Amino acid sequence: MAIKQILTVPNPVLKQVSRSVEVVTDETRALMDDMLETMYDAPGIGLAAIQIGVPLRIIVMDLAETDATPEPKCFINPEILDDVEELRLWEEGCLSVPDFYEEVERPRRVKLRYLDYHGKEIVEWAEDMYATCIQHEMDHLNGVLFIDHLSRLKRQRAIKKVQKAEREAETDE
Ligand code: GNR
Ligand code: NI
Repeated sequence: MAIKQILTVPNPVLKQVSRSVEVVTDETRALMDDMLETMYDAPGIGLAAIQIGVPLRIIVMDLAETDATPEPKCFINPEILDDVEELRLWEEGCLSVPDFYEEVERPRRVKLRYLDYHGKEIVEWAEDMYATCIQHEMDHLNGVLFIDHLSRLKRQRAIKKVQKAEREAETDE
């Protein structure tokens, strides 16, 4: 297992469209293990493979309360089969846009199909935080960040904020 570096905006790799996984192997599971370790270390509640520079349609997530037993979940080749009209407004953040938070509206419930850690097909409805998070992560698979749902002004402010923080972290070293 290993903690990987998380790419931040405006790294063009984050705009790549990730490709499907053809077979779920031990190598796929080793990648998901690294993603989970990286996500817990960050810490975050979700992570897409492209955020560590791997352009595959893989997501990890854990929505358990901070002090509760961890509930790691893995999603390979996830698809949204259905959704509802009702929207949920939530203040989102992203490990690739550190220390920037803004509200985004997304469907409150989505029907998912994906392969789990073992390569088993799962079909289920996700709602509330699960729905918000999986849609945020699935956007990453298509090269879309939550700031792409905001106005150009807010998006540019977010990117500038990240760049400034990184410049300042560098001069501190
Ligand atoms: O850690 C994360 N928190 C979060 C909060 C609200 C909506 C989405 C997220 S996902 C984010 C981790 C991340 O960047 N995943 O891609
Ligand atoms: Ni994100």
